[in-house]
Amino acid sequence: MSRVSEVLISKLIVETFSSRFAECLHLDVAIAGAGPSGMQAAIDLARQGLKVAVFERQLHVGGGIWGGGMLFPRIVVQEEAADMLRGLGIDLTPHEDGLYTADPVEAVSKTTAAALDAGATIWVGMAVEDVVIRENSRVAGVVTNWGAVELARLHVDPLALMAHCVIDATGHHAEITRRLLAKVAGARLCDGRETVPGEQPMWAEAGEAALVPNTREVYPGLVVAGMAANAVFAGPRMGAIFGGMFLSGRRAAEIAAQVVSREKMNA
Ligand code: 48F
Repeated sequence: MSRVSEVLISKLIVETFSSRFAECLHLDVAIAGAGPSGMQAAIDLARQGLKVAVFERQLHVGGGIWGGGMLFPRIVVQEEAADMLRGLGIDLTPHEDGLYTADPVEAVSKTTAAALDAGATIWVGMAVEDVVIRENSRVAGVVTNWGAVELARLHVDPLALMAHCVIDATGHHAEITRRLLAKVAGARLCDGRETVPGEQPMWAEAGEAALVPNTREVYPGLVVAGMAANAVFAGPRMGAIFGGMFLSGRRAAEIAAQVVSREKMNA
């Protein structure tokens, strides 16, 4: 029989939070955003034994999956990503033209469970408000604050965590890449541009096809994934089809693993 004491409850929460957070002060990869692309990247990187943490502003993971299409709770996945989702135990219903449908609740839960089982740490209610920069030429970590502090517009200084690589998986606004360009004087993306054009109007097939090629290291130490990749490289939006997000997350993990090896060699 447990003895329930208020003091012990508080102590356990504060102490275990602090030690888990301290373990994240030096990461291999910090991922901003717990949508499908960020979570798939977390699964693949953690399965390789890399130290990975996901930072999600909202109190829940899953990003844009939950709402399906216009709140109809189904998502569509194409053949190219079907094996990845089946590998996570997500049930797919086949339809014509190589398309499948799936339940968003199952997709979010099983993706999240896989990331946790692989060893990734997931922080909810914690936003990435900025990056740590070195020599004005390399991203070296993330600057975090509580999502609630952001929402309340409180003037509270953040905390920083170091990472060999940061993945911007913040979705349609590509927040981390925009912040970097706004703050680092003279910063240019890998293709020489100084601005993020944002996503283009809907064209589902072209948008899905663009996601993996657009998943790139856009600045030393910063990789873009998912809808953030299409926002950075002016790819179209695509609505409630999600295969490309998982494929982009996988590609981001491949690139991030190379960045981590490079940075460890340079250290
Ligand atoms: O938007 P989101 O699901 O990104 P994604 O992985 O997938 C896009 C699809 O959901 C959908 C689509 C499918 O066709 O177009 O939109 O590219 O998830 C992004 C997550 O990042 C969080 C945000 O709350 C969401 O859960 N986020 C955004 N900015 C920050 C952040 C930030 N600065 N710090 C932490 N989390």
